[in-house]
Amino acid sequence: MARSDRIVILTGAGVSAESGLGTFRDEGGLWAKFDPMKLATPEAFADDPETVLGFYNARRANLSDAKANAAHHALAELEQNWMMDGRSDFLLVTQNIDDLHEQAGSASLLHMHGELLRTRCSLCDHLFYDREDMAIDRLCPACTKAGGLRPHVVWFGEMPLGLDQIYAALSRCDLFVAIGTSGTVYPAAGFVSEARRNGAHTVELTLEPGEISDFFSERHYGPATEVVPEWVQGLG
Ligand code: BV8
Repeated sequence: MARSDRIVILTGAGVSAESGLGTFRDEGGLWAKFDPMKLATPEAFADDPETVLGFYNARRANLSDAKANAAHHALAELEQNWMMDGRSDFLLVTQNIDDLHEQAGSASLLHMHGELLRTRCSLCDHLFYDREDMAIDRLCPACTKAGGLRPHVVWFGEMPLGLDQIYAALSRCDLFVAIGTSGTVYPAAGFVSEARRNGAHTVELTLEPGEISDFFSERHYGPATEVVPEWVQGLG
């Protein structure tokens, strides 16, 4: 295969599974325990903000001792080498709301479903890094009003972030790699067909085949901490 020059990588919950953060649809996953339509939608937040904030506060607290794993580090190293080799485009799109890619040193990173460690005020749109518990009576540090604070996370039915940048990168890339995602959530699950349509080589690195596996020309299965570093090593 010719040397790739423009890469888009999409990660999902599977890349953080071995850092102890639950996935969504695996055995015992988050959506196996909680109903996403009761916790991860704007309607759920409007109906019962305390329960929704409690759910995200618990996940935020759980993040504090999570560490980036070998897969996150391999992707950060790939990015550094990619730019050093004079290749032109590198974009890492994550569906994850954890900060493990940042911990590993990834820089060209886009959180299309938002970030658990940022809080947004729905009254004044102030966005800030926050490790504290959110509560309906907590005052926004900017507009000093209560009742507007929510996690800066994209819920079902809400517009994912950075789509223009993502689709522009997909239209140009010659290599698309999906890592640790079940391919159930759109529009992320449709990125592989977009990349294929533009002639990119497509690679899936995940634990086991998922809903979109047939779209990939190259597939390697196994735990991300093994499969991702191996694949990065083997990249010409
Ligand atoms: C949108 C943040 C319009 C929250 C998430 C009805 C009503 C409303 C919308 C819809 C509807 N029907 C369909 C839709 C569209 C909807 C959707 O796709 N629903 C699905 C359920 C059918 N999408 C949306 O609503 C999106 N917005 O459509 O707006 C629009 C559309 C296009 C253009 C413009 C506007 C917004 C979706 C975002 C929702 N927010 N997260 C939170 O985290 O609490 S989504 C949620 O699922 C997760 O955050 C995650 O990001 C996402 C995908 O899950 P995965 O990452 O793939 O995780 P999963 O557990 O599923 O899979 C883990 C994988 O890892 C598995 O394959 C497993 O085998 C593998 N694995 C496990 N262990 C390992 C491993 N791999 C490697 N190593 C291991 N050790």
